[in-house]
Amino acid sequence: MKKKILFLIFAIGGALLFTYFATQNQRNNQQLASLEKVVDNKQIVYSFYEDDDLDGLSNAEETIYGSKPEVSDTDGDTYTDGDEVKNGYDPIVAGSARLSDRNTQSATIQYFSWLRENKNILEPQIENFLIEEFVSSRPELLSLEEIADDSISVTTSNSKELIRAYLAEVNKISLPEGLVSYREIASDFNKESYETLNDLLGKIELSYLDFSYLEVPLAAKEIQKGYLSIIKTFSSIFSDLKYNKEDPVQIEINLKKANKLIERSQEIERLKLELIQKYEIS
Ligand SMILES: [Ca+2]
Ligand SMILES: [Ca+2]
Repeated sequence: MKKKILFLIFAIGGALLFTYFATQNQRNNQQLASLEKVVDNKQIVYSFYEDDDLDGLSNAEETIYGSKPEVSDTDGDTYTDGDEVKNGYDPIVAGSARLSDRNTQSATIQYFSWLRENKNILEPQIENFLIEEFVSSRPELLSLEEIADDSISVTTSNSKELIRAYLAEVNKISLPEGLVSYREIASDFNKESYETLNDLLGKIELSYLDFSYLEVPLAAKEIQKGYLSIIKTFSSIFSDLKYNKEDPVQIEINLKKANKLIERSQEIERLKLELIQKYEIS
């Protein structure tokens, strides 16, 4: 094995990841005025400043909660959508069901509830500095995907040959290159975006499989876990793009998560170099 191969920067390293998320600082502190969504093949703009049915929820908020912007009492239980949300009730389930009872709450709904409960902001706006504060109160929102120890089979051998072979194989696996940036797809998500996204997710899945088939020496266990975690997180960040209209806060959170992903990939590069030095692989 030639030395050159082992020292090549791995294609899932920070540099490539950065190209996907590079534009993230350009739109900091931008306030979102509206959400756009395709309904029956028509592009509809839902404003955070307009409330067509005068129920106290802006048209954009109705999109986020799933209530109807043109019906003031979506679930017909005599309480308006706005009153329900302001008191923590679910506007699309009649009776006393609470928003917190929903099995899955979008990040945006959690953020709006947080604004209401902790900031006393009843007319929620999506602002970066507020999202920043929200996320720092819930660091788990930025967690990368975990890879369970027992999901990785390792050989007990730490022979130099095996480690060298493992690292050489790792260097051959890459994430797809040259696709549009995350922010670009997020800001203009349309029918073609679905294709681009599915194509990307399919390729990421292949990279994951490539990793799963490797013979992993015990000494490289953390490296293997790290790479799998990166690929899985990368995939979940892009999967969330499908819901970007209903869950715009998740997109902002994902961009923050991408920074952690880049840091993690740099850590793995360090672990790899340590392994190369420790076992004197050349
Ligand atoms: Ca409304
Ligand atoms: Ca109601």
